[in-house]
Amino acid sequence: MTIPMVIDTDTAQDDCIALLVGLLDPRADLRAITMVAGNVGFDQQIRNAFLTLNAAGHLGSVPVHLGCRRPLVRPWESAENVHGDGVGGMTMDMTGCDPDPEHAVDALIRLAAESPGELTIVCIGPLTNIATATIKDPSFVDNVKGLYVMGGSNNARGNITAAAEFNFYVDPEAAKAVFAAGFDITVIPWAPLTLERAVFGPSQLAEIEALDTPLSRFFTRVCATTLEFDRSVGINGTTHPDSLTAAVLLHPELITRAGHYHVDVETQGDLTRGYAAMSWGIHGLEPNATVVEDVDAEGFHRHIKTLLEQFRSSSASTD
Ligand SMILES: [Ca+2]
Repeated sequence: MTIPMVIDTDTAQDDCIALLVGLLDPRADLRAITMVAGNVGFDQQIRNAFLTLNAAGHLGSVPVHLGCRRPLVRPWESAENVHGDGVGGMTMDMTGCDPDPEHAVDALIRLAAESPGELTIVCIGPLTNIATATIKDPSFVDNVKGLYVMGGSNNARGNITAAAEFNFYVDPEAAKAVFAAGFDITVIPWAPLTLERAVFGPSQLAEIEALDTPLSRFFTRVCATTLEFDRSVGINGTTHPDSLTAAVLLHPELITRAGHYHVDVETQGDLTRGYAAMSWGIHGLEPNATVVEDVDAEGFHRHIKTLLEQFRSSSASTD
């Protein structure tokens, strides 16, 4: 049985790897890619998505819908200092790489309504499109099976500020609205989970490089700029919160511990904009999300490696 899903993405670095998970994992039924303002310039994100579709051999098979080009109420802020252009300077001829004319918010609403209770949205950028869909269509929340949200930190450090993780920081009003909307939400936080369990260190990166397939070369190139940044801030490897989010949807056995939390997002604080307050059940607040606390890190790395191994034989025969 495959899992009907959409990936809502600000495509750069690990978003690309998450798209590979959605495109290549046999359990995935990826029905659309929807784009939201986040990591890098919006038009660059579109190019990055098409570059990834091309690398996966899926150009034309999954529609790319363009969504909100800025957060709900604030100016857009980028993470270009972390990701560069998000694909290590890769380019390709974009002739024929046309986004679907339907707006991402409309596509999300339509796809959810076409199969009520079946569609899961993997949210790996700011939550602007999702919040907007809830405003535009009151039945959207009920039509969606669930959201897998990469964002926030579980009582731990942020990345763009001491307090906040990037996706929630960029559009905190959207994040707050989404957690209040009544979705079935699973959260994959930045810290401690990503920092402890979804960093590929030197030996794991060497294993991927040694595969020497077109997709392993794509992975290495796409992750190079972020690796350099990560090392400069004391993280010894590449970070993979977005691909982990897609992977745990398709392979729930990778989740080894999770808890029920009440999650809310700070929109007022000067120092804490975008902070995710994850209350673990002793503060009298009703749980509104499942927060992943630990995963099978080796199993996750193996999963990504298996995907990147694909096309080995076809590349050998065409090289
Ligand atoms: Ca992302």
